[in-house]
Amino acid sequence: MNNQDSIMIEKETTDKIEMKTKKGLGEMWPEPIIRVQSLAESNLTTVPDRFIKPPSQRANETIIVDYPLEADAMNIPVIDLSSILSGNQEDKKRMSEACREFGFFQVINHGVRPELMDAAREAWRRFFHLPAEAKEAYSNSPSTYEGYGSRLGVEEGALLDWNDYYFLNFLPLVLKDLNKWPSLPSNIREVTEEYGEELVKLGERLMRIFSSNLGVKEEQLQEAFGVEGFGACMRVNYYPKCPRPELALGLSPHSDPGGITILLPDNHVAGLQVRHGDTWITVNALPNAFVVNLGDQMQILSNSIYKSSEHRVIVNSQKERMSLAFFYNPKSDIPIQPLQQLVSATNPPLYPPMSFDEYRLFIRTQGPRGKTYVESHVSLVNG
Ligand SMILES: O=C(O)CCC(=O)C(=O)O
Repeated sequence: MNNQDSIMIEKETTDKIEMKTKKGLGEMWPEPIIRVQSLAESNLTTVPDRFIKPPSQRANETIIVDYPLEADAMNIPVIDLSSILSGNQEDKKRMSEACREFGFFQVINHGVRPELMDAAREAWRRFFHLPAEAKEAYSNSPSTYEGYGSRLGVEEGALLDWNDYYFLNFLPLVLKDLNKWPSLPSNIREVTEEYGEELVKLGERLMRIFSSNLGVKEEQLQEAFGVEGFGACMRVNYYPKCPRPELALGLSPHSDPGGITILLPDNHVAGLQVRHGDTWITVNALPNAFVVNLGDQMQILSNSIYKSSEHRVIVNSQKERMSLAFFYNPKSDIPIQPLQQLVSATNPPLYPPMSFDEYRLFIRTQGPRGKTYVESHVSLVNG
């Protein structure tokens, strides 16, 4: 077996896609990597064709830059975690509704120290401002995505997003390799390690409440994820200033393939938008809040009671933006399927079992594509 991807895509008459990924991803990107930051710093007046989205995918609204946004603008729900943990049933219910309706909320009073959040942001901001050679030393490949990268997906000629990123693993411990984390700035490994430990604890707390809100025992979702061997990883997204923000996107519409995403948004610059029906809500991030969203694995485990929502990132010409997306994921090689307590003869399972390793190859191969992956996964059973 060679290392090439072997992907068969069948377009059915219903326009549903069945994909069978037979082998892992290779060591090489299909074409030379373009660092978005170096483009942005080369004083271009427009963006290269590869970054120009078709008109139907562009964000048409005025690009908003700084927080706070207009007070009356629509926002995702804000949930107070400490209030839930001290027994407030009303807030717990609001979290449940947020998971069912939006698949997104902001969490405040979550227990992670604001100083640690700021230190993590600052360390990574300094990393992205290191000279190119210091970053290139950690250049990533599609086989694991770990390291410094600039694209999701391996399709030759695909349209690209206006961001660079850094991807690293925390859990399972066998995948945590500090040599694959940057060594500069000098505190980045220490800060990132502590940040990861705190976010794993936050993920565990959220998992218990999400379970309880589904009417199953508190440990149920964690057991489905694997009590040991579950995953935690992070992608730090860096969106440079963009000379033609109306033509490009920082990150194309997608739902996250994994379990829970706990996002530390930029503390000054807006950009994350969540699809709600026919509108895109620009997240008005509160100081020291995390933005939490449910990934496809949660939609699958809850048999579609919880929603993984489509989201995207818009860019602007005035300020760079950065976010730290922490992913709390199932153990990668166990079958994930709707919890048996949530299915019955009248409410059959909507999704067949599939391991997260297999599932995430969709996005790792084809890049962000709205909710195509989870929707085509349903269709394999019901279509
Ligand atoms: O940058 C953001 O605000 C969102 C990032 C995101 O959606 C992701 O990393 O999957």
